[in-house]
Amino acid sequence: MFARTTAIAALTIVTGSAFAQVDYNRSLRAGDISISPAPTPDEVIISVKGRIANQRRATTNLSSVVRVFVDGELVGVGELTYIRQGGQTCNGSCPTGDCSANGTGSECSDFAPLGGQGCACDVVVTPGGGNTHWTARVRPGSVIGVEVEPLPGSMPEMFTADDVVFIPVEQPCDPDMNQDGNIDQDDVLFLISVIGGGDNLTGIDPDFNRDGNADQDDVLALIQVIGGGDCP
Ligand SMILES: [Ca+2]
Ligand SMILES: [Ca+2]
Ligand SMILES: [Ca+2]
Repeated sequence: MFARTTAIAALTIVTGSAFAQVDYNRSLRAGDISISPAPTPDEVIISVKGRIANQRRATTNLSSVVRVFVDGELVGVGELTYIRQGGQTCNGSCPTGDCSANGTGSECSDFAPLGGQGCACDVVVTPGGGNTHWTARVRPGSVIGVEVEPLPGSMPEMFTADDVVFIPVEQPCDPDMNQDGNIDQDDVLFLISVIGGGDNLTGIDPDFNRDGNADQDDVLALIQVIGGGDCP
């Protein structure tokens, strides 16, 4: 009798749990953050899109504040407005269903890994009003961070692990292969020598175009950069 009572008590604790099931989600993806060179030196233009997936049929306010950081320093704040009815199915099986009717870039969000069930088509949201993109100064190796947070008065976020992304700014290439301070044909000869098996006295990475191979394509890419072209 005692054992049975204990079992019922334990069951009550489990079923009476206060944890709400996740049925909507704000998220960010690195692929939705675009970083392009600004006309001013050492600066980039950062554009941000967020994603909302919502299973609630009632009108739900999932508006968000978006913050952009460079190396931990706040460089911009924007607002993603989303007040809509949810309940979008994925028109097929989860999570591979067709979400194209929901707008460009919409995908089927599986709620199981978030602590929910089923899935919903996400909606890609761009900042409205005020700022739609930000210009920021970066250094080689800088890290751009973006986070979303519920706008005051909107629904709280239940699954927050996907609410922040970090994107490293790519290191520009260094065409000074022989590290003598000049960028000229000697660097081409040096790279040809290293690729041919010669001593790599400066320890450069001979895969100049970063395609995984060290070959004549790297020499061609280097010649282009020395001639004033962009880094590969
Ligand atoms: Ca989230
Ligand atoms: Ca050189
Ligand atoms: Ca290469």
